[in-house]
Parts: sequence; structure tokens; C-alpha cells
Amino acid sequence: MLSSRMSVLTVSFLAALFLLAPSLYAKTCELALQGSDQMKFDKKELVIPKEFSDVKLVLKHVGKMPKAVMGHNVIIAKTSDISGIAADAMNPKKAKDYIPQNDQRILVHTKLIGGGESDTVTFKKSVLKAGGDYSFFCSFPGHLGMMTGKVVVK
Ligand SMILES: [Cu+2]
Repeated sequence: MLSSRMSVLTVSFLAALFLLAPSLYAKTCELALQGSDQMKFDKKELVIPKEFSDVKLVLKHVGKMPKAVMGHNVIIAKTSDISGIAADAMNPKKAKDYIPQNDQRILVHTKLIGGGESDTVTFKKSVLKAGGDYSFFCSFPGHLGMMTGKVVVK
């Protein structure tokens, strides 16, 4: 009786350790970005502090307009690649939902969403180099001018 209780305790202890383990090794930085019907993001800068190994980016469309009219996404790339990606985003032969497919310049992206929707993307911080010149932007046609900002990697 005692030993079976012990083994139940042991199993639950090991299960708890197993569940805890990923959070002990991976430190996830949570970033939140909101897009609106006014064609704006609520932030001009996303900062990833040094101590994190992983990043979780949550994009929320706080407006009401549908995806086809006021769709938003987030693409993160080197600042020097942004205009080229934005151009390809409008080419239906290269892009799907305004996201160029199999494009090595795109380091991180969410899907395209409409009002009331949200999308989350998680990625290894190591896809970005500390101190690199990165930007984020929305690749929906015409949104780059209003919807862009810097990604600062510490
Ligand atoms: Cu947009």
C-alpha cells in the first residue's frame, strides 16, 4: 500500500519535472502588436532583451474591417530587404495572402488576419542577430508606409 502510494508520488513528481523542464531552459519573450482599422500598429519598435532564447509574437487586429479590405500581418526581415519583400508581396505568382512563399529574406511572419482576429508566431531568437538592423511591417498592399517599425535585438 505504502509502496504503491510512493510510486504514484514518484510518477507525479517526475511528470511535474518533465512539464517544468522546457520552461527552465527556454526563456520566452512575449511581444504584442495591435493593428487597427486606421491602418496603424500600436508600436513603432519591438525590443527583444538579451536574456531570452525564444520569442512569442502576438498580432491582434483590434478593428472591425474584414481581411480583404484592411488585412494585417507582421513580417520581420532585415531592414534592407523590406522594400523587395513588399514588392513581391503584391505579385500573385510569388505570394499567397501577400506573403511571398519560400522567401529566405522573410525571417518571421504571422498570417494575414482581419478585424477581431489574432495570430501568434513563436520563433527562436537566434534567427535574428543581436545588434542587427531589422524591421517589421505589414505586407498588405499600401500598408508598408504606415505600418512599419524597428525590431531591436539585444
Ligand atoms: Cu496592414
